[in-house]
Amino acid sequence: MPDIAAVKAALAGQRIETPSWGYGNSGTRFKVFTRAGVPRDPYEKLDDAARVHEFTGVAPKVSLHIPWDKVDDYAVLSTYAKDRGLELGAINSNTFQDDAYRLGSVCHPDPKVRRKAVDHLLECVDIMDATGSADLKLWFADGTNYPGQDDVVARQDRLGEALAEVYGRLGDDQRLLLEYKLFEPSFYTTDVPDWGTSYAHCLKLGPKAQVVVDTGHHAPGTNIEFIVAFLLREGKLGGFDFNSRFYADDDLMVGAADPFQLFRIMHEVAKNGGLDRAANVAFMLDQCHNVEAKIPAVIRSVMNVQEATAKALLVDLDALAAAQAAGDVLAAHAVLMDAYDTDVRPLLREVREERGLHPDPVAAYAASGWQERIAAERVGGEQAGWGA
Ligand code: PSV
Ligand code: MN
Ligand code: MN
Repeated sequence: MPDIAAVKAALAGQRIETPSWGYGNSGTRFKVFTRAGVPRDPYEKLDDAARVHEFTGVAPKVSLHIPWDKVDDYAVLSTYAKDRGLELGAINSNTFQDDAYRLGSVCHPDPKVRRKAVDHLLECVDIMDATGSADLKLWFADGTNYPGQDDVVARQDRLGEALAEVYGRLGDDQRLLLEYKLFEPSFYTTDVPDWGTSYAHCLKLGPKAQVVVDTGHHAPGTNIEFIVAFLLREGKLGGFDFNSRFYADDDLMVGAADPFQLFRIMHEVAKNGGLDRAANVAFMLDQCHNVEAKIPAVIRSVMNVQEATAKALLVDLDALAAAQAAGDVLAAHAVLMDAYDTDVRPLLREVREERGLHPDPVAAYAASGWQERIAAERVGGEQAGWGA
């Protein structure tokens, strides 16, 4: 049976990174609903992220998105974060919102557009130097809409060339994390559509390049936990962008659509050493809160990851291995289901209380008065971001 003290220590030591864009207004192409009190600049996003960390105790890192989080002095932003018990996490590039990128960015047929895109990525590494961020997270909207629109192989060559230049600029302690996504905004080909494409590029680049698994970026029915296990085994799992999807890239709260899938993913992570500091797997959220209150939604998401992790840590690995070795299919399956069916909320409440935290982070946030305060104080502007 798992050692409960070790399980608690692992839960207390887990770190979940929240995205700056999750705190701002967002929506779909139909409507962006605005909400009172949302941050007006990156500093206010950090203030909100600090509340999530204050009440959960496991969310000290915040991912930034450039240029959405552009500031004059990133060292000042980094100090602002530190003063609030936070750290700046992954720097996310943006090569999808300029008119120049109509036919792609780093894969664009015109070398001038490719130069512009690569220069932006290099600027992101400069920002990492200033913030102390270790990870450059790349997602490319590049692709084509029609058969014949562009040369698929030439686009891969251009991608490889751009990635190699950016990789060459990384410092010793910096990584390039390459995301893949099945489709959207391109509907015929996408230049990094799946984990295999990302993996092949990362392998060619070297040890500082790893794959990011965004849980919303697969075809329905894809066995994501298999991908996770495979990448971990190869030392190429750089991190997660957690979110839930019912249909496409829905960016809903992680664990909302399919908590069992999240458990299966975390089981592979926990079993294969992915929770160890040395594995350096970044557990990031990549979500937008279109219709729900933002800070409590981020808190809820952090808790959902904690619950899936707790269940994964409760899997009796010795019993599982014995059942597998005996070829006892039903017993092996039962070991997993026993862990999944455990109500881990009391355990997590204990973990929080032992660390001096309120056992219920959502209730603690609601009682803190922060929401009322920002609704009253933050008037006269909104930070741009998704859908804005
Ligand atoms: C677009 O699909 C996306 O959701 C990617 O997952 C990125 O990680 C995120 O936007 C931020 O650029
Ligand atoms: Mn993502
Ligand atoms: Mn996405």
